[in-house]
Amino acid sequence: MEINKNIVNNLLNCERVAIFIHTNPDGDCLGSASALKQALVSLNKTVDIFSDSLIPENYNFIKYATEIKHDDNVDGYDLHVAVDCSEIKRIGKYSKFFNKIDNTICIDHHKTRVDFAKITHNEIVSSTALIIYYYIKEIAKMDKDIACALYAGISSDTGCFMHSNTTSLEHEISADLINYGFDLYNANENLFKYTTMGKFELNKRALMSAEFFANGKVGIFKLTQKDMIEANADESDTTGLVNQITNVNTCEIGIIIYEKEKGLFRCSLRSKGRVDVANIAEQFGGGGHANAAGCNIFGGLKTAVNKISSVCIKEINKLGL
Ligand SMILES: [Mn+2]
Repeated sequence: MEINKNIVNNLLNCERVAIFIHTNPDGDCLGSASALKQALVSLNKTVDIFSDSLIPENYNFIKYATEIKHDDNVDGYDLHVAVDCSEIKRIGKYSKFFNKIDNTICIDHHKTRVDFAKITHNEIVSSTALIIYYYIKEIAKMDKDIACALYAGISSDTGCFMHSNTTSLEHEISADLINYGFDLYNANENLFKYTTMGKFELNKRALMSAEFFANGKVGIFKLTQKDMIEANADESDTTGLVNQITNVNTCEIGIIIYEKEKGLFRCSLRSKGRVDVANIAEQFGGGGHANAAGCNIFGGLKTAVNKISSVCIKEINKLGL
């Protein structure tokens, strides 16, 4: 991977850095931000991480995860860095602060994106943490905490090395990281096995709501605000549910549609690899990766299901699947 010398120089020459992660944070943005913070702290920089969302507690094993700031006091930094963000609105309320200084960097791996920083490193690889790994090797000394954070990022975005974006490179880099001696078992337990009662209850409701189209090639989970309230769940509890319907042997596309607010349905799409779901999401103004994408649909639940299923069926037919 070719690293951007301007980014390296900025990271080395800054003094106070604010790192921004996306809303509904995942292992990749948290791992990327934490690793970058630790590397910069080792170079005697002052670094804060900002998030517009609360951090799910299963990520507490990642260094600094419990010290992430949520306030509006974004003053006095000489460098702003956004990680794992395809467009400025992904950082939520911090989008109004990000470009208040000139020195801004974005490091990201999304295919569909709108540049918003002065310098961007965008590379279509499995995770942002993988890109950050190369920068950290260049600017600082790898340690156990950085290694753990980067592992969290790489393993999260590859679905524990099971998604089609996994190559030998993710395994090689992870092997290097594991050699720094962080608690691998604990990391995997927290990343891939942890659940809450709210999520479990939401899961039950998602399974009951399942609907299939195109002879089982498209599967859709539907969750309303009522489901969220009854399950005592929040948006972060929908993470990963979609995989369960995508896993059905007949499915090419798995979707979870949940009512984010009245009349606004958030769709997360997953593909087994033959359909590019970023193309589908883009038709609704969303985007993402070929195998994992998202979009918003406005209206009622029935309308949302009809709209997205018909585009999926069209895609399935076009590919002759
Ligand atoms: Mn990512």
